[in-house]
Amino acid sequence: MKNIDQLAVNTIRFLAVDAVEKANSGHPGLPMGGAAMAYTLWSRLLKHCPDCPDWKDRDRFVLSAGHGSMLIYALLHLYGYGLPLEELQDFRQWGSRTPGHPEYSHTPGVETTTGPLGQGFANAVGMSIAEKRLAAEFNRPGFAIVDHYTYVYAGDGCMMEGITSEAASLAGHLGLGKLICLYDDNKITIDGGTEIAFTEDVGKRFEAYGWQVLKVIDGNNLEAIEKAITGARQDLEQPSLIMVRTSIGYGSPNKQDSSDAHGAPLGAEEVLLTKKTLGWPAEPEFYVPEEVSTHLTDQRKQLKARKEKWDELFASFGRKYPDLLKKWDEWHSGEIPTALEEDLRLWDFGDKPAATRALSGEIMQVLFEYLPNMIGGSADLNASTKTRLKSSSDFQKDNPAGSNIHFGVREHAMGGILSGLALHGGLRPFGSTFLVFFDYMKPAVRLAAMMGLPVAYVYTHDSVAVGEDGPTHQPIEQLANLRSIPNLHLLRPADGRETAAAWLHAVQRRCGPSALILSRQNLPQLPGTGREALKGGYVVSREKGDHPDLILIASGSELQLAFEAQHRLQEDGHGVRVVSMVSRELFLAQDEAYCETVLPTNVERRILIEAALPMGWDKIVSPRGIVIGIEEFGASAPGEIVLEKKGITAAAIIAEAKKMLGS
Ligand SMILES: Cc1ncc(C[n+]2csc(CCOP(=O)(O)OP(=O)(O)O)c2C)c(N)n1
Repeated sequence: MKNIDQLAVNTIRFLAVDAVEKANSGHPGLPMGGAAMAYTLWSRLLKHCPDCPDWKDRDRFVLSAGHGSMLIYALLHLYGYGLPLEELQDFRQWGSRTPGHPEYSHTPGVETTTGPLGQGFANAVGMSIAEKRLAAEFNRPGFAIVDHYTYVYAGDGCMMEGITSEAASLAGHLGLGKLICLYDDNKITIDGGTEIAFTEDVGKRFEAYGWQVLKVIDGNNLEAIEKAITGARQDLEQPSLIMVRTSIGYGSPNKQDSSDAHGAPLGAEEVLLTKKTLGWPAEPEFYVPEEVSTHLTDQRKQLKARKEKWDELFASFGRKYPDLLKKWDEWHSGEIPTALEEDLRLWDFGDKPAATRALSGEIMQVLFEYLPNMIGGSADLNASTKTRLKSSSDFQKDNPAGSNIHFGVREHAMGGILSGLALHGGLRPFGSTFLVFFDYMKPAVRLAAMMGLPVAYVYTHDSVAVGEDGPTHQPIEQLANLRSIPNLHLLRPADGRETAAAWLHAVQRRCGPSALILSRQNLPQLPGTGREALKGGYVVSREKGDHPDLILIASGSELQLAFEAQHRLQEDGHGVRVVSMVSRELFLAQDEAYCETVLPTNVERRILIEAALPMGWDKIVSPRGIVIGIEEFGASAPGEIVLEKKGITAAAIIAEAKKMLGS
C-alpha cells in the first residue's frame, strides 16, 4: 500500500474512533475494519462529485450497515462534502449533521437513511433498477447520459436479514449487472462470532441467486479490493457480491476481531494503544494529516472535471435531442401536467357499482398517459390489486424499458425497492399488495415516511368484507397501524371519484408516501363525492334543515352505510349530515375554519363507522361521539355475513343514533 493510502485509511479509522470516544457512544469497529475497502472504492473507482452531491449520473453508495455511520461521515468530510470537522466532533449530538445512523436529506452525500439492517440493501436494488430503466429511456448512441453503478456496503447483519435475501433474489433474476455489494465479512455481530447463529455459505447462496461472487481474503489489501471491484464492474449481466474478509476493530490490540469493538467506545486507554499499534499520533484528536487533505483535494478536482465532462455531454445530448431533454426535465421535475386534473375520465364513472381497486386500475391507466415515468407493480397480486400498466411491458433483464415490475412474493423487499426507486430520482414508484400484508413491509414503509419519499402504496382487500379467505386475510389493525406512521398519508376512498382524488393526491405529494386503501367488493358511485376529497374530510350529504342533529362520519366502503342510515333517520325527522373521511391526516391538516364547516364544534352527536380497529379517531368524534368499529379478528364466511356479524351495518348505526338522539 502506498504511504498516502495508508495514511488516508488510518485517518478514516481514527476520525471514527475519536468521534465515538467523544460522543461516548457509537460503533467504531466497522469503520476500523472496513476503512480500506471503502477508501479503495471512493479513491479509485467511485464516480461522484463533492461539489455537486446531487449530480444525476453519480454512482450511488449506500451504507446498509448504517451503524457504521462514522465511516461515511469520515469519507464525506475528507472529500469536502460540506461536513466540517466540527460536525464530526459533534457526532450523535442534537442538531448535528452527523446523527447516530445516516439520515437522508440531512447530510449531503448520504443517499438513504439506514440503520434497520438490510433496508439499505433493498434500497440499492431499487436504485439499480432505476438506473437501468432510465438508461433504457434516455441513452442514445454516443450519449450514455445514464451510466452509473450502485454500490452497497453490507455486513453480516444485513446478510442475515430476510429483506436482503428477497431483494438479492430479485436483483439476480433481473440481472442488475451494475449493482455491486461490498460485504464486510468480519464474522462478528453483537452477541459474538457468526458461528453462534450464521454458518451458511453466503457466497453459494448468492451464486444461487444468480450473482457473480468474488472474494478478497485480506480486507486491507487495496490492490486486491480494487481488482475485485473492477471485476465486478466488468460483469454487466449479473450483480456482484464481493466478500471481503475484514477484521472488526482493526488495529485495536485487545478488541480487534471481537464483538467488544462493535458498538461501544474503545475506551481512552485502548484508543492510545490502538494509535500506537497503527503508528498514529496520540494527539491531536480528530487528526487529519496535511498530505491526506492535499491528496483528497486533488482527487476532488479530478472528480469535478469528470462531472464537467458529463455536463458537456449532457448539453450536446440536449442540443441533439431536444424532445428527450424536455422529457428528462419532466421526469425529474416531479410536477404533474395541469391537464391531468381536468381529465373527465377521472371524475365520471357512471352509475355502475364497482370495486375501488378496479376503478383505481382504470385511473392508473389515465395517470400513466400523463406520467409515463410511473414504475411499479405488485407482490404477485396483479390480478387482484389491478395495478398493472396495460400500455407498458414488464421490466425484465432483457427488457429494461418496461414499467411493470414483478416483485414476486416479496413484500418487504418491494417496500425497500420502491424507496430506492424514489431515492434515485426520475421515476414515480408504486407498489401493491393486500392491506393485510402491509405488515410484511412495514419497516420499509416507515423509513419511506421518515425520508419523505413520494411513493404510492396500493393496498386492496381492505376489510373483513374480503370474506371467505377468513381472518388471516381480513385486515383489522392495519389502518390504525398505517395511520400511526408520521408523515404517511392514508386515503380510503368510497367510490370512483374519491379514488381519483386519492390518486391525484398521491402523485402530487412530493414530501412523503401515500397509501391508497381500496375495496375488493363492489361499491356504489355515491352522490356528492368529488375532488373535495382532497381535503381529507368533507360533507357529502347535508342535513335537512339548517343545523344537523347528528353527524355520521365514514371512510371507504362504509360511507354507503352512512348514506343509508341518514336516509332512514331523516325519514324520522332527524337532521343528519354525512361526512366522508377519506383521509384523517389530510383533514386534520386543514385550517380550523374549514374543519368547523364540516364538523361544527357544537354538534357533539357524532358516529364514526369504519370496519377496522377504532383506535385513533378521538379527535374526530370526541367528546360525546362514538366509533363503530371492529375490535377482534374477522372470520371465515362470505363478506356480507362477516360485516353483519361484526356489527358493521346501517342498522347498527341507526340503533346507536337513536340512542344518542333519545328517540
Ligand atoms: C433490523 C435490525 N435488527 C437489529 C439491529 C441491531 N444491530 C445493529 S448492528 C447489529 C449487528 C450487525 O452485525 P454486522 O453487520 O456484522 O456489523 P459489525 O458487527 O461488523 O459492525 C445489530 C443486531 C438493527 N440495527 N437492525
